[in-house]
Amino acid sequence: MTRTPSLFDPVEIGALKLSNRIVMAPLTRNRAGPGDVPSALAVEYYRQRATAGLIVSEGSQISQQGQGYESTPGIYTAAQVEGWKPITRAVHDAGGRIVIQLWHVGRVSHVSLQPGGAAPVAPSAIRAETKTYLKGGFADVSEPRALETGEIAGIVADYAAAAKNAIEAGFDGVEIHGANGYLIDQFLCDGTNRRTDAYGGSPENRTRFLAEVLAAVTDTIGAGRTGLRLSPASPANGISDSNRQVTFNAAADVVGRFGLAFVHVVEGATGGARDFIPDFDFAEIRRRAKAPYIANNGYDKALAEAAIAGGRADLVAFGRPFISNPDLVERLRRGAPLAPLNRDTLYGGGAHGYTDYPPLENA
Ligand code: 8OZ
Repeated sequence: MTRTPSLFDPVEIGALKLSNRIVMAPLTRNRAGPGDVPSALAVEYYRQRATAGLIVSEGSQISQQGQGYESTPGIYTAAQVEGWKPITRAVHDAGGRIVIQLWHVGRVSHVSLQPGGAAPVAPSAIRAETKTYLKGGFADVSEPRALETGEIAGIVADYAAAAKNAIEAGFDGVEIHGANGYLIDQFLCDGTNRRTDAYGGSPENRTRFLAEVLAAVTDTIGAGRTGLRLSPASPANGISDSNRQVTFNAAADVVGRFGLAFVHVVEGATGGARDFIPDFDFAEIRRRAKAPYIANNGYDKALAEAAIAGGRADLVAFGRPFISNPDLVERLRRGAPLAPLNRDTLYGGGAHGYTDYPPLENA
């Protein structure tokens, strides 16, 4: 007889042995140092949260071209790899596991962040209705240019190189950021992909870039250390698609060919309504992806326990609650109250609102 699984039970996903099923979701905090090297403060920030079964790091650009916001960390220079090493060591010493989120923003960027002040790149030259965060505060993103077909292989290679760097930096694996209106999502969705080459048109063609990235990364570090995040029903960063279920079923079919460690799904509008597209069938995505399923978006303890106990999800990721509750796992275990989030300290700044949220026993 098997017991009903709980959030607090260990689990193995791919090559990763996790002490519980609570995942810290990727959270952009814009506190990297010069050269977009993670700061010493980040070591303490991640150490404080290492009781999560798995930490997914903040989105980390795979190249300068892949950066869309001020002071987000990278994983493409030697100095950045060195900067991540004390973080992965601290998390491991505390008994945790950590993967890095590999990020290319595509059109969600600004010329001031791009190599040589160039236009950001995208599947098609369609500007996003969204803002980025720069030194001076929030600003409109820049007009992108459409990638030449011949440039795409270089970006795929950047993902593979970043994955190799991640393992060198001591990460347990990677999460490929395929969500929230960034480059992979821009290829998947027909509102942002008007290409007439092999990367546009049919759902199969629009999944080609994702398939090539998955192939390159899994060939480099193994499918058991590779996960993917998708947001099939989210309008984040102005993304749109004429038939999301068809598009993301096709994407999930691609995922299912690779035997990934996990698929991490933002259910609904990112950080917003879970029922943004009321009839979207996330279970169909899970079936087709054939990978351990991390559910995310607006979960509390009751909803998370129900998802795990009911077999609807294998793990549950919490984002904002992990910012203000470094010991979120212990608080959920005890049913203790959660500390509120200070929204003024989300992006940029120093220790305040970053490493100074106390655990329960000091609160
Ligand atoms: C908030 C601010 C900037 C970036 C995402 C990486 O939505 C992000 C992000 C979130 O996935």
